[in-house]
Amino acid sequence: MNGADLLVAALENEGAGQIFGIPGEENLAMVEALRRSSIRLVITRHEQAAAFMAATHGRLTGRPGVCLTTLGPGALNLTTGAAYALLGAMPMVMITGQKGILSRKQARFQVVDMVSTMRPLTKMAHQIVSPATIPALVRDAFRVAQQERPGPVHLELPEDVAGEPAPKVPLVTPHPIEVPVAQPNALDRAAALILKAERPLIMLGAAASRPRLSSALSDFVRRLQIPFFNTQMGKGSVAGGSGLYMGTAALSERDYVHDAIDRADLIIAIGHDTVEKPPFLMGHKGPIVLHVGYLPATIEEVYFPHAELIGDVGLSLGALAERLEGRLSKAGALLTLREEILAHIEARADESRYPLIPQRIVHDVRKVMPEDGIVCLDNGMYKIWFARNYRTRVANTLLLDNALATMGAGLPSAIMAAMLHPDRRVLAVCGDGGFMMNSQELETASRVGVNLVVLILQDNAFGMIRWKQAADGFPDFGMTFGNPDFVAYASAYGVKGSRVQSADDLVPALETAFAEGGVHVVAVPVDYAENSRVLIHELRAHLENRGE
Ligand SMILES: Cc1ncc(C[n+]2csc(CCOP(=O)(O)OP(=O)(O)O)c2C)c(N)n1
Ligand SMILES: [Mg+2]
Repeated sequence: MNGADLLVAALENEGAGQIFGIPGEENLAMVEALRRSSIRLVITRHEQAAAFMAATHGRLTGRPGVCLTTLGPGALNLTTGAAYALLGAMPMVMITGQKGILSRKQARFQVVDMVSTMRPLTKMAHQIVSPATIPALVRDAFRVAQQERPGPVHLELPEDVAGEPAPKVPLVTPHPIEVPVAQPNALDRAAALILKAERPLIMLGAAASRPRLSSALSDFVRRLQIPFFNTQMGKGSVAGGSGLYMGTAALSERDYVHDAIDRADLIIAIGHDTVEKPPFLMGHKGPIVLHVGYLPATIEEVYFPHAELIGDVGLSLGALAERLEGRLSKAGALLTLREEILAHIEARADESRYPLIPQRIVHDVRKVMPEDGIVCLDNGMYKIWFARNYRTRVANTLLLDNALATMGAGLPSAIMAAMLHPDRRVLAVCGDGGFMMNSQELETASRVGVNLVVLILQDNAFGMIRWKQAADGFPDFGMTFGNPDFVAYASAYGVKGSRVQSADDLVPALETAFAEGGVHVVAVPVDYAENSRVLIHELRAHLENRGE
């Protein structure tokens, strides 16, 4: 047994079922160890995609995804994925190769100090200097990646350490760990604040989407009957049908959901992570904010809670509900605003203009996706429309990145979701800009054999930036490009492609693609004139009507 064998045994010991990546010659001992292991090596066509996939594995399961690359150039391609996992709080273990460290037969060829490069992008970055340290290091890496706040870790395995005979060192057995519950006095203080509130509102943030939390959150909301809204990354964390959903804060202010936020006198912010674009701008005259989280709040100009409830979120909320259930006569005070807010959001959902408007696209996607279907967004203008308009009833069924907000993650994250949930419909939604950043992964998708539909919104532009450019009064410049024929492009990968030719064509195109199985690309032309009409002019007029 050599260092690589021991590393692979340690990964098996952690329950790692697959590794995503692209090996180099420095990893060949590792590849050989993997060949003889129970772990599946899933080759991607760019290391960035491997990191996005491993991070999404962590996001959807709570258990770190693992990715593997060579040294220097391959390892550097992981950096965007590392930042995606760090900002997005997704557990991930990255393993990279390195030249031998005991001798330098190739001088400095391809050598980059990856441990230093990864340090600010990870929770922990280490070079493995001897096989004997591997069992403890790997256990530590998985613990650190997984524990709150989750994120990426990096281990570098030099070629000579990988090939060195390993001593008989036992692996470290993982065990379950419970997070402490909030202290009784903190619970009493929080309960007193909520009892005093005249117009309480719950906000569900990114950490509310942790896979282990969904039933506890739904119970809390159901028992207290306080209406809630969510941040973009908190979508779906309360099971559907509660009748208490007030909307999603996709903008930081002035949207319809802010009618409720602005009137609240208490916001119970559950799992809010300030990596997200602010869901509202906290001011010194605004509502009392109670932060409920696994960890204390991070203080920002726009987020400085007045009270905190720190500890296991599910158990703490259970203890809070025990103190409050049946005692909150004003719990539903803000519910009177609900119907009007939701009606505004649903406007124009069935408009038949062609190219299609974003509201219609969101509406039609919702129509073909079952409740547990998973939509994975890339980054572009449509993210705001999906966050705002797409109703989710199951946690982690709209995967979006409102943290690093990187283009290029949509397709890889959808491939991962489809691998984890072969029984569910999975749809990637990408702009024509973002799709082309990792479109080579169509080959990965078709090789691993997932069922996946990729919807490309075509405006031949970096629409989001073009919109901001116009909104800020700049001339239209530098944001347009040409595209391949997406149907022909799909067929070059051996996957099916279709183009939506009329507004009424989108639903049947998606239905056909899902019914046929395999990988499908559906291109739909989008008309982004609604961006300014709704998100600027309509909202401005609404605010004036409110008299503010
Ligand atoms: C990797 C990366 N590069 C640049 C940006 C800045 N950016 C955000 S949205 C956007 C345009 C996206 O264009 P597209 O994918 O076509 O979506 P659209 O907005 O047109 O729907 C750009 C350039 C980013 N977020 N990530
Ligand atoms: Mg575009």
